[in-house]
Amino acid sequence: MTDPLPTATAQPPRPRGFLAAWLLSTDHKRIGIMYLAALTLVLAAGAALGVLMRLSAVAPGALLNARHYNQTFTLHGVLMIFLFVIPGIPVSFGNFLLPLLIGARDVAFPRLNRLSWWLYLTGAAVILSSLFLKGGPLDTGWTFYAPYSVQTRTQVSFAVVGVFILGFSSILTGLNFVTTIHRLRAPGMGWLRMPLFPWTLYATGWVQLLATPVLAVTLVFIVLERFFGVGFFDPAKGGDPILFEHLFWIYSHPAVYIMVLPAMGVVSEIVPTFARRTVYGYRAVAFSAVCIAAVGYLVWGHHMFTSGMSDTSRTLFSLLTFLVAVPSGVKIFNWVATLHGGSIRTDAPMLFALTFIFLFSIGGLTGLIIGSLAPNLHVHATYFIVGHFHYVMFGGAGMAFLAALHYWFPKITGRLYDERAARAGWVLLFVGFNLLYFTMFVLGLQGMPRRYFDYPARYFPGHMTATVGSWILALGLAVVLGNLLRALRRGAPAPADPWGGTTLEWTTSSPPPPENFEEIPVVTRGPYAYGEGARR
Ligand code: HEM
Ligand SMILES: [Cu+2]
Repeated sequence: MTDPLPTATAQPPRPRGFLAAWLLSTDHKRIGIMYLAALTLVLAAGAALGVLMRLSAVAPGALLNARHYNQTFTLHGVLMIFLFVIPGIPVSFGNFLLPLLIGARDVAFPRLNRLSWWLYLTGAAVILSSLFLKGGPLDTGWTFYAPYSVQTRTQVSFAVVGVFILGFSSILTGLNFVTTIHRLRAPGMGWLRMPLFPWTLYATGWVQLLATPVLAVTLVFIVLERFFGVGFFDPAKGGDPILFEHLFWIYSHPAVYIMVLPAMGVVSEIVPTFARRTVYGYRAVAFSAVCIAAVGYLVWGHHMFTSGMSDTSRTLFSLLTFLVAVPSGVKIFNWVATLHGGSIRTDAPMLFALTFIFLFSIGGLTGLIIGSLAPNLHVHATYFIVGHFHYVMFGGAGMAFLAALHYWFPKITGRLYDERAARAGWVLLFVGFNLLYFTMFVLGLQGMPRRYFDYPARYFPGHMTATVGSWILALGLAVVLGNLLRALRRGAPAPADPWGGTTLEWTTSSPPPPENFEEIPVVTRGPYAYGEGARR
C-alpha cells in the first residue's frame, strides 16, 4: 500500500490549521504525543470496563447478564492488549524519545511512521465499530479461540479485521525503529554507547517484525472459516482446533515481550538517573534484552499444557520457559546492584520504576509456577492466571508506562507536575493493585475459574476484596492522570534537565525544538556517566 496522504515534511513550514498540523505531521514527537493521548484514553476506558466487571462479580446478574459479561471481559482484554500494552511504550515514548536518545532528527521513515499511526486509528475504529453493529462486540475472550470464534454470532469478524490492521501498524513501527537504530545513531554512538531504552526497542522491533505476521495469518484463517467454512480448525473437515492455539500463541507469547521489553528499557533509564549511578553491568543488561527476545519465540506451548500435547513437548516447553527467567533475572539483579550504593531519590518516576521491579518480579515468579507442569494443571484457567498476567502486564508494562509518563512529562510538555499529588496517586495505585490482583492468586488457588459469570458463595469474600481493590486502584489512576492533565495547563515551566539525567534527550530544550537538536551531538562516552564512575 502506498502512502495516501499529502506530503508534509518534518521541517517547518507546517501545514495550516491545528488539526491538520497534528494529523498530517510526520514529526516523531507529534506522532508520539498523539499515540500517548490515544493510549491514555484506552487505558482509562479499559480500566472502566475492568471496574464494571468487578462490580458485576460481586452481584452477578444485577448489572450485566451472562452474555454481556462475556462481551465486557472480551472488550476489556482486546482494548488493553491490542490497543494499549502491545503498541504501548514503543509507539508513544519510543516514537517521542528514540531519535532524541540516539541524537537523530527523526525516525528513518517519518511518513511510514505517520502511516503506522493512521493504521492504529483505523484498527481501533474497526474494532470499536462492532459495538454498534448487529450481534454486538465479540464474546470469545481476547484469544479468539476456535471453534467458538468461528460459530458465535457476535461481531468477531470486525474485531479480528481491526486487530489485523493493528498488526500492520506494529510491523511498520518495528521496521522503522530497527532501521532508525541501525542508520541514524549520532556520530560516535557505537552500539555499546547506546542507552538501554533504544536497546530494548531494537529487540522489540525484531519481535514485532518476525512474530506479528503469524498473527495476521491466524486472523485471516478465522475470517475464512467464518465466511467460507474452509475447515482449518474443523475436525469434521480434517482440520484441527489445536492448530489455532499453536498459531495464536506463536505470536502472542512473543507479544508478551513486545509489551515488557520496552518497559524494562524505561526502567533501565530511570534507575541510573535516580540512583545517580552508572548502570551496573550495562552490557549484560543490553544483551539480556536481545536474549529475552530470542528465547521468547520458543515457549508458546506453555499456554497449551492442558490442550493435548505429547509429554516430550510439554517437558521441553516447560524447560524453555524456565530459560527465559535467566535473562530477566539478569536485568533485575543488575537494577538492584545499581541501586545498591547509589544515592537514591524517590520522585514519582522512581517510585513507579521500583514498583515495576517489585510487581514484575511477582509476575515472573508466579510465571515459573505456572510454567511447571503439575501446578499448571491445578491452576489452569483459574483466577491465578488472571492474577499472574495482571502482575506482568499491568504491574510490569502498565507501571513502566506510568513511570515513563512522569519521567518524560517535563521533556514532552515543557511543564512540571505536582509531586505530592503524583505520590498520593501512586500510594492508592499500589495498595489497590495488590488488593485486587493478589486476591486473585488466592481465589485461583481455591479453584475459582476465570471468565465465569457466577460462582458458589464461598468465593464471595475473595471477590468482594478484589472489587474493593479495584475501586482504590481506579481512584489512584484518576489521581495520577488528573494530576498530569492539570499540569498540562498549570504546571511550572520545566528546565531542560529537571532530574539531572545524562542521556542526550536532556541536552535539548523542554519541549525539544522541531529539529530536536540545535546541532547533532557528537558522542564521546557511554550513556550513564555519573561522576568519575564513567563506564569502562
Ligand atoms: C494494563 C492494564 C490491564 C491489562 C493489560 C489487562 C488485561 C486483561 C486481560 C487480557 C484479561 C483477560 C480477559 C479474558 O480472560 O479474556 C483481563 C481480565 C480482567 N481484568 Fe484486566 N487488564 C488491565 C487492567 C485491569 C484493571 C485496571 C482492572 C480493574 C480495575 C482489570 C480487571 C480485570 C478483570 C476483573 C478481568 C476478568 C477476569 C475474568 O473474568 O477472567 N484489569 N484483563
Ligand atoms: Cu506465554
